[in-house]
Amino acid sequence: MTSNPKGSATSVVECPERYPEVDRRSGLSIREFNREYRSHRKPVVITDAIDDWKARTAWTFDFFKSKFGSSTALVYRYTGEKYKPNDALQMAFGDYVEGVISGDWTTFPYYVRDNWALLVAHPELAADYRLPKYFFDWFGLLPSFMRLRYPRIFIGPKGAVTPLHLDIWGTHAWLSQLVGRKRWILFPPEQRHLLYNYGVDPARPDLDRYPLFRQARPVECTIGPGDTVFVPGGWAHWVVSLDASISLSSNYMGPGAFWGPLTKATQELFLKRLWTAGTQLFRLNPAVKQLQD
Ligand SMILES: O=C(O)CCC(=O)C(=O)O
Ligand SMILES: [Fe+2]
Repeated sequence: MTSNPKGSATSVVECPERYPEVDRRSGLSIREFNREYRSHRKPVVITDAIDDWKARTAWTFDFFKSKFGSSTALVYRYTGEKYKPNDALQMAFGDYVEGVISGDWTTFPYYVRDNWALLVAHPELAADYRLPKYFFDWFGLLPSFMRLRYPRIFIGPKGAVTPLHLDIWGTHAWLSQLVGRKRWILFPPEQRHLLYNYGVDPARPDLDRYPLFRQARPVECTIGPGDTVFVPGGWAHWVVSLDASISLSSNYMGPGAFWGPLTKATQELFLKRLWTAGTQLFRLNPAVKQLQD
């Protein structure tokens, strides 16, 4: 059994182990956040960061169903392993939301995750949220071709799992919970060597195969509607939805997560794209074509 200040008791069986709780804070100034959390790379749950968001009350399952029911969404099917592009399929949004609220992870193992497409297709949604004051994103200072698209929506059924992973490029992340609760288990960067390249399942660790995991000392939090979790760069995490859930999340670059993300953004987005564009141009050049023929 688990209980949470913002939710009712429930009997979710995933991961029976209990770990020390992440701080829950309200009324936190930016200065306090930077001093007590960001500069120590320490996670925190901020309980009042999105009190002014319209999405707090407006974004319900009915809202998404009635507004986007007839469009399709990219949905990830859970196969027991990390999500891969090949696990994704298109589903009518109305059918998806219906599956989420009437089923659970065992009957409906599908997750709308990391979805920026909906926000791009419907820019009016941007009026319903704004960047919480703690998380100014230095990516915003880079040219747009060196940025990934954020924020991203997560909608999933009760029991939906995100396996243990590290976020992209060592970025920091925040995730605000709008509907339902999510339980997070987080591992500090120093415990990386105990996680076997993040192959362990913290809910059911195979200790014969992953004996060092016994020494892992994670922390945990359960977030409910209105809560925002800050995940510092380099912290591995595993997440389960305790209820059917809606969240909005973003990765970002800033102090404590700067050189890593900047180097990766340059390599992945700039140099790779330049290389691809260059080779395409080369292939299209008739003189080169003649040489190849
Ligand atoms: O909310 C979730 O299921 C996982 C979110 C997350 O860790 C991520 O997007 O990187
Ligand atoms: Fe993550």
